[in-house]
Amino acid sequence: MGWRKALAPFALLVFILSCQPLVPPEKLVGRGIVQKVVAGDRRVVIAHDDIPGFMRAMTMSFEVRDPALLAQLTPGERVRFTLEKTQETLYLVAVEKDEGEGPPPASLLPLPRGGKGLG
Ligand SMILES: [Cu+2]
Repeated sequence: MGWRKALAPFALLVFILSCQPLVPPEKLVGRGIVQKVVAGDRRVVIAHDDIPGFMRAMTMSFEVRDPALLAQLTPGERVRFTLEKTQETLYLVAVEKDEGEGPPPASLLPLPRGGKGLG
Protein backbone atom coordinates (compact mmCIF):
# COMPACT_ATOMS: atom_id res chain seq x y z
CA MET A 1 0.00 0.00 0.00
CA GLY A 2 1.39 3.45 -0.94
CA TRP A 3 1.92 6.08 1.75
CA ARG A 4 -0.77 8.32 0.35
CA LYS A 5 -3.38 5.64 0.84
CA ALA A 6 -2.03 4.83 4.26
CA LEU A 7 -2.37 8.46 5.37
CA ALA A 8 -5.84 9.05 3.99
CA PRO A 9 -7.72 7.97 7.15
CA PHE A 10 -5.59 10.33 9.23
CA ALA A 11 -6.26 13.21 6.89
CA LEU A 12 -9.96 12.57 7.35
CA LEU A 13 -9.54 12.46 11.12
CA VAL A 14 -7.72 15.80 11.13
CA PHE A 15 -10.48 17.26 9.00
CA ILE A 16 -13.16 16.04 11.41
CA LEU A 17 -11.30 17.28 14.49
CA SER A 18 -10.72 20.71 12.99
CA CYS A 19 -14.46 21.01 12.45
CA GLN A 20 -15.27 20.41 16.10
CA PRO A 21 -15.17 24.05 17.28
CA LEU A 22 -17.89 24.98 14.80
CA VAL A 23 -20.71 24.89 17.30
CA PRO A 24 -23.84 26.35 15.74
CA PRO A 25 -24.47 29.92 16.96
CA GLU A 26 -26.97 30.35 19.72
CA LYS A 27 -29.97 32.53 18.88
CA LEU A 28 -31.30 34.93 21.44
CA VAL A 29 -34.26 37.26 21.17
CA GLY A 30 -34.40 40.54 23.04
CA ARG A 31 -36.57 43.60 23.26
CA GLY A 32 -35.62 47.18 23.82
CA ILE A 33 -35.56 50.75 22.61
CA VAL A 34 -33.09 51.97 20.00
CA GLN A 35 -30.91 54.73 21.43
CA LYS A 36 -28.40 55.47 18.71
CA VAL A 37 -27.26 54.18 15.33
CA VAL A 38 -23.49 54.30 14.74
CA ALA A 39 -23.30 53.57 11.01
CA GLY A 40 -19.54 53.98 10.69
CA ASP A 41 -19.04 51.33 13.33
CA ARG A 42 -21.84 49.01 12.17
CA ARG A 43 -23.29 49.33 15.64
CA VAL A 44 -26.54 50.17 17.30
CA VAL A 45 -27.03 51.17 20.92
CA ILE A 46 -30.12 49.58 22.46
CA ALA A 47 -31.57 49.90 25.95
CA HIS A 48 -32.66 46.31 26.21
CA ASP A 49 -34.82 44.40 28.63
CA ASP A 50 -33.66 41.38 30.51
CA ILE A 51 -32.62 38.57 28.18
CA PRO A 52 -33.27 35.53 30.35
CA GLY A 53 -30.23 33.33 30.80
CA PHE A 54 -27.95 35.80 29.01
CA MET A 55 -27.99 39.42 30.19
CA ARG A 56 -29.77 41.61 32.63
CA ALA A 57 -31.43 44.79 31.37
CA MET A 58 -28.88 47.39 30.27
CA THR A 59 -27.98 49.91 27.61
CA MET A 60 -25.26 48.64 25.32
CA SER A 61 -24.12 48.58 21.71
CA PHE A 62 -24.46 45.63 19.38
CA GLU A 63 -22.58 44.99 16.16
CA VAL A 64 -24.90 44.23 13.25
CA ARG A 65 -23.81 41.51 10.88
CA ASP A 66 -25.45 43.13 7.88
CA PRO A 67 -25.03 46.94 7.74
CA ALA A 68 -28.30 47.13 5.78
CA LEU A 69 -30.06 46.38 9.06
CA LEU A 70 -29.09 49.81 10.35
CA ALA A 71 -31.53 51.42 7.94
CA GLN A 72 -34.36 49.70 9.81
CA LEU A 73 -33.34 51.18 13.13
CA THR A 74 -34.70 54.52 14.33
CA PRO A 75 -33.74 56.02 17.67
CA GLY A 76 -36.67 56.02 20.06
CA GLU A 77 -38.30 53.02 18.47
CA ARG A 78 -39.18 49.90 20.41
CA VAL A 79 -37.82 46.79 18.69
CA ARG A 80 -37.54 43.06 18.97
CA PHE A 81 -34.13 41.87 17.89
CA THR A 82 -32.36 38.59 17.30
CA LEU A 83 -28.78 38.01 18.36
CA GLU A 84 -26.46 35.28 17.16
CA LYS A 85 -23.92 34.33 19.74
CA THR A 86 -20.85 32.15 19.37
CA GLN A 87 -17.96 31.77 21.76
CA GLU A 88 -16.11 34.63 20.08
CA THR A 89 -18.77 36.81 18.51
CA LEU A 90 -22.10 38.42 19.16
CA TYR A 91 -24.02 39.88 16.25
CA LEU A 92 -27.39 41.44 15.88
CA VAL A 93 -28.80 39.60 12.86
CA ALA A 94 -32.45 40.62 12.67
CA VAL A 95 -34.72 43.34 13.93
CA GLU A 96 -38.41 44.11 13.77
CA LYS A 97 -40.65 46.80 15.19
CA ASP A 98 -42.19 45.78 18.46
CA GLU A 99 -45.78 46.94 18.23
CA GLY A 100 -46.73 45.79 21.68
CA GLU A 101 -47.05 48.50 24.27
CA GLY A 102 -45.02 47.88 27.33
CA PRO A 103 -43.24 49.56 30.14
CA PRO A 104 -39.89 51.12 29.28
CA PRO A 105 -36.90 48.83 29.78
CA ALA A 106 -35.65 48.75 33.33
CA SER A 107 -32.33 50.08 32.08
CA LEU A 108 -34.05 53.34 31.11
CA LEU A 109 -35.78 53.93 34.40
CA PRO A 110 -34.18 56.59 36.57
CA LEU A 111 -32.19 55.20 39.44
CA PRO A 112 -33.84 55.53 42.82
CA ARG A 113 -32.54 58.45 44.83
CA GLY A 114 -31.69 58.64 48.45
CA GLY A 115 -33.45 56.15 50.66
CA LYS A 116 -36.66 56.11 48.66
CA GLY A 117 -35.78 53.30 46.28
CA LEU A 118 -35.51 49.61 46.80
CA GLY A 119 -33.40 48.54 49.74
CU1 LIG B 1 -26.64 43.83 27.32
